Amino acid sequence: MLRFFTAGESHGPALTAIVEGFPAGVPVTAETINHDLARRQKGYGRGGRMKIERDEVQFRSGIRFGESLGAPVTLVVENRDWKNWTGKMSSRAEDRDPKYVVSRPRPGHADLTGALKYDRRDVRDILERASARETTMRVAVGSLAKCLLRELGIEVRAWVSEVGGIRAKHEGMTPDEIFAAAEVSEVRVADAHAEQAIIALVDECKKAGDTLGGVVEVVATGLPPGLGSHVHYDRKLDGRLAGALLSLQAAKGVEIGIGFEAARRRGSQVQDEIGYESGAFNRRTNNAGGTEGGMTSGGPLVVRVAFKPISTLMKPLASVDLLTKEETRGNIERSDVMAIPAAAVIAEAVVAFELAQVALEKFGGDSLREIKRNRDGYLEQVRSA
Ligand code: EPS
Repeated sequence: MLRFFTAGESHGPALTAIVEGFPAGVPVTAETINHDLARRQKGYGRGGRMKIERDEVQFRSGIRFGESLGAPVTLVVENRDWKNWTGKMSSRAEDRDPKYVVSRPRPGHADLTGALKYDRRDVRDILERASARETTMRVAVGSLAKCLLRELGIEVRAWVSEVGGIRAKHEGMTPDEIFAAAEVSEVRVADAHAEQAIIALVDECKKAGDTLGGVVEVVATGLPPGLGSHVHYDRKLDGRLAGALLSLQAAKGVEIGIGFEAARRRGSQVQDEIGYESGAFNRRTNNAGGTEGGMTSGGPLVVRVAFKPISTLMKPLASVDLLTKEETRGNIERSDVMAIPAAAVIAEAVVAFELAQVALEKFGGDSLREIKRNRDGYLEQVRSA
């Protein structure tokens, strides 16, 4: 079973992930993972923190001579900003200083509920872990998963489709074209007109002390039919993707294929008709977004994720002081106006991990060679169906 967990505070010394169940013999380099970490750091609308960090992965276990060993893989990314936070983030009781206590919870953040649930009097005890800095490790882990998927001919790519109500027009473009254009866009959209409008909106919101959300789109290609399950509710791919994606900070909605639009149409306008060409079944459309019955259908997987605006506002909303119970305004922390370009890279990583999981469940094996043999046998069986 492929699984991982992450540890680390936003302004602590480092972030760590341990990935277990990753097979042996998969080519893995730090450069590959660092490339994705750098993609996550980019994007118009980020705050001062991204000028401090230059995220780079260190392998502490499980990788040798550029290949995975099948042993747990430990990934570490140091927080460069830590050196500026040693006092505020010290592990020693004697360093506690009342003037550093954060007691004004931000509306929409984990601050208040986390403080009540964990019985903390300092909101920093909550916000350090709730911070989207944690997504650094989701990207590192997803990038590792992509190393395996790449060997199986599966590509996962993402871009921004909407920010603050401004939609990118990608109609008529192939996933390759959208991806190539989005990768060189400051806001990760493949539509120059929308890009300019989004940048102007970010500038306007920054001036107003406000923040923005948006929608990202993830597309995976090269998938065989039958990853996931129609039998077990907890192994249905749609459910797992939605669960994993909604676990991201600020994520509020997930759509697969035409998603909510399907609910507004008649069945004849929704279901993808089946065809048969060159010895293989296909679908004439892809309204389902590449899943049927909780399994990959063999077509491209199309998933969209909606993120609400960042909850740290430079013009804060009404709040109540945790300690005095007096009316106040939410705490002002250094933050971003929007992080949707980064959210695309993060959602891509999350989808990659879930796909690696279902691929391993289907094809099993301790080594890449064994997995490929199992995959080839299965594809042969599907072809001769
Ligand atoms: C974040 C607040 C900002 C962001 C941070 C997420 O950090 P800081 O409080 O240090 O200015 O830059 O994002 C990252 C550090 C990152 O790597 O994405 C928050 O409160 O969630």
